Amino acid sequence: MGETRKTTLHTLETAILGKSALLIIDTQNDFVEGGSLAVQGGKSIVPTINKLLSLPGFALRIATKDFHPPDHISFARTHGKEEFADIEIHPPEDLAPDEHDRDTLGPLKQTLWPVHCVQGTPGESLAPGLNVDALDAVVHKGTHKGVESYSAFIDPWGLCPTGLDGILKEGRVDKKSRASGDGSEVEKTQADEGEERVPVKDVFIVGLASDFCVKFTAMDAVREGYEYRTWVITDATKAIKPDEIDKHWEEMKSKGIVLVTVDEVVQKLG
Ligand code: VGL
Ligand code: ZN
Repeated sequence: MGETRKTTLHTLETAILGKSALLIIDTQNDFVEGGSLAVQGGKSIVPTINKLLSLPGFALRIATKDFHPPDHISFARTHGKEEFADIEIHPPEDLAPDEHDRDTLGPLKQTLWPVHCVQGTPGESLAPGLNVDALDAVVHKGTHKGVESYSAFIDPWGLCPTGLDGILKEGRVDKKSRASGDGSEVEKTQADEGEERVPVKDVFIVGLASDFCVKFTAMDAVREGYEYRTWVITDATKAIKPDEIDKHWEEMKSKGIVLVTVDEVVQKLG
């Protein structure tokens, strides 16, 4: 509120002039009906996302996966505590060996979740029916056992960038640079070798969940250093707590994120 912003509000007219990416956040088995952290209505957005995936207006189509080790810090089981309780977590010593650095980075509040999206389990697979053939890359997040990352760009301590920003800045997926060296990796690439290298300016975000990973990804996308023109396609997302989603939409809008509908995007980028 009242904060001055460098960016002017973007419109779909500016998006068609730039290079746009579609980011499909965490649309995985564990986040849809039948999964361990199921978001109500999760399955219903899959056909909608497929429709968006088929639009010619996107230069890059990237899915993200929440991709946790079995003893991840965000799991209630890891701490022997109640699910949905809040605890404080500290940066892990292997990534922040200096005690002073760990103090500076400080503790974070962490909600404890049911075990979900464990690497190599059916729960971390992309949801059935999602058109994976249309994807240029799959980016992994939350891969280090001591670090939570709701954002598909980086964790709040800045210890584990996922490689997503590099792909967007590069404007294409480079088959030779698959890993970013910190446990995060790009799973699969299908970019056309002959494609022109123009950085992505606009990111359109869909998927699960709108109050967590979609929101944190969008909030990072507009931040200094990233500064993408950022869109959330609201009817291609679902919330863990739908009755509280309006306050999250307002917070996103206050940072310059523009909320649009599938129909608006189909009309302009179709
Ligand atoms: C998510 C809670 C825990 C999400 C991931 O994808 O929104 N939420 N891990
Ligand atoms: Zn998670």
